[in-house]
Amino acid sequence: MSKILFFNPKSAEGKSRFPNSILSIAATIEGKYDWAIVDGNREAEPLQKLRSYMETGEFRYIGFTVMPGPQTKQAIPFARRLKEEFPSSIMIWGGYFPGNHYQAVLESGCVDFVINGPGEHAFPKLIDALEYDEPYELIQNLIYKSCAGEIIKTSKEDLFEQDPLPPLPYDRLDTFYSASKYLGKTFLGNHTMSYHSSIGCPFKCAFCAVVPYYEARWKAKSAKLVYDDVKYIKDKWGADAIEFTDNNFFVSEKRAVEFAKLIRGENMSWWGMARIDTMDKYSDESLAIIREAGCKIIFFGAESGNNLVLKHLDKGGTQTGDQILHFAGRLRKFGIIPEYSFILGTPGATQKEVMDQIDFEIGFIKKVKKVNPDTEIIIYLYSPVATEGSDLYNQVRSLGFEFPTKLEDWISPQWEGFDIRRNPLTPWLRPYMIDKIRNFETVLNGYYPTVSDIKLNPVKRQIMHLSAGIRYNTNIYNGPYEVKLLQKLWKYRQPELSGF
Ligand code: B12
Ligand code: SF4
Repeated sequence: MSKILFFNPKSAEGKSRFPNSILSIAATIEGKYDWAIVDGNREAEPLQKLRSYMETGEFRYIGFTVMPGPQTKQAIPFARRLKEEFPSSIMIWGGYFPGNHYQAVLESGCVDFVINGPGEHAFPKLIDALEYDEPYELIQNLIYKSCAGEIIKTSKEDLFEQDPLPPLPYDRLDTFYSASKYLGKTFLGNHTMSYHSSIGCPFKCAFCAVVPYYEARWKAKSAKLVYDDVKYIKDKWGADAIEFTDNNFFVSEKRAVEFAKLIRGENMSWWGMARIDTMDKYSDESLAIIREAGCKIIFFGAESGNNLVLKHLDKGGTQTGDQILHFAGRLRKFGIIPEYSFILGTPGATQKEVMDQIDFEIGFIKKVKKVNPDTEIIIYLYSPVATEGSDLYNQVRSLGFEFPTKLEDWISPQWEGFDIRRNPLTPWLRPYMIDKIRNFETVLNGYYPTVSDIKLNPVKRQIMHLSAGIRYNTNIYNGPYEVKLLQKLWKYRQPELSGF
């Protein structure tokens, strides 16, 4: 029986996390097909390693997971090389990048199949079909090119229950790469594990890549199963903190509180992502239990303080500017740090409108800081991450925006900047506007250095705070070279660049 080779392209500098996307797929073929994994975060020469597996002649299938941005840098050239050197191999890609940009991926000629959405059912079925030479056309969540060169997208499968899925093969991973080295040092703890406890999100924000992928659906593992998994990793490899990578960990108050009660005695710190309007409905009692159980900081997409912009972004739910401010104050009482992300540079009819909105958001962010100075602020530039063919994509196209059509173009410096939301390439956003946002961000990060930078000691923090004080308090943000110099000198960490 042919073997399967998985590749997790390098996704972060320094710190590597459990390759959860690959593990959840490998779990579904464990015991049936033999597999190996190459992790770009753990290899000096990952292409060489992939090649060495392929040269054994035992591997017919190659599975890559690809997020936009840094992972494309290895994924695209490596897929090209492997396909050239091993033309009879079958290359299968999954993850947000191929799901949302399948045309460029399949037209490249080096990828045979895209798994469009959760792969736990589609992948083992596809391998069985290919292995036994059976039809695969009816397998859901697939995108491929027909013999006639037409791109075929099969129907999307309903989200499946998460508890019955097979457990992630952590012990097997440990035979390739020591599992304890996936537990990195963060502001949460010395051995932080990452865990994905639910998939999708019930909301439909217009700018979010999760929406076309999961179509506003959400399914979660039960609190008990999450706790058991965490406990296993804690007991076996010494995890002392958890980063929940779910899009929306706190959808269900009942589940969050149940989990908090279970983890309470384990002395672990944790972090997760949530919506402000959802969590503002939590009772005081629930918030207190969650904090007591070790939840130190929660990431929220605040997006904008302007209700009209929230509406344009289709933020959904009941979130308003007033609620964003009020909730920052509410969390302060419980000692939970809110991490608010904002989207600046949204479209406007005139340059003045775009600029006025930027100034409004800057003023709003300062109000949030007044209500709760501990609030962490992440500033993103509005990047239309719309799927090819969606309404938003058509709308931004009409304003002059185009995605690359060739796979290799995605790794050009300009699209790399787009992917990490630093350079949105949107025609309405002028360089002077980007400068204003960046300069404000520099001053803000100087005045309020992030808690997630564990290298920054209290003295350095104080020096940075003082260096940015006059600018912050007088609203003069141009050319903050002195603050930049300190940030460069002390290698200041920006969560907006590293994902989180
Ligand atoms: C963890 C994470 C990271 C980690 C690295 C993850 C890794 N792969 O090593 C870090 C923190 C490094 C990171 C960085 C970034 N990330 Co990130 N990340 C995530 C996050 C939170 C979880 C991913 C995950 O582990 N999911 C768990 C697994 C089980 O789910 P999954 O990946 O979807 O996999 C399923 C399917 O997609 C499919 N599948 C996936 N891969 C494969 C492979 C095969 C072979 C098959 C068959 C199937 C398959 O099957 C899986 C099981 O169902 C997601 C959001 C989310 N909640 O999913 C964002 C997300 C993927 N990241 C995103 C982005 C944009 C980034 C950045 C590029 C930018 C930024 N500023 O955040 C940065 C890069 C910064 C930098 N300079 O390095 C976006 C992508 C948006 C888009 N346009 O598509 C997401 C969706 C967040 C968001 N809501 O905007 N990220
Ligand atoms: S609530 Fe968050 S994860 Fe859900 S659709 Fe909106 S931005 Fe995406």
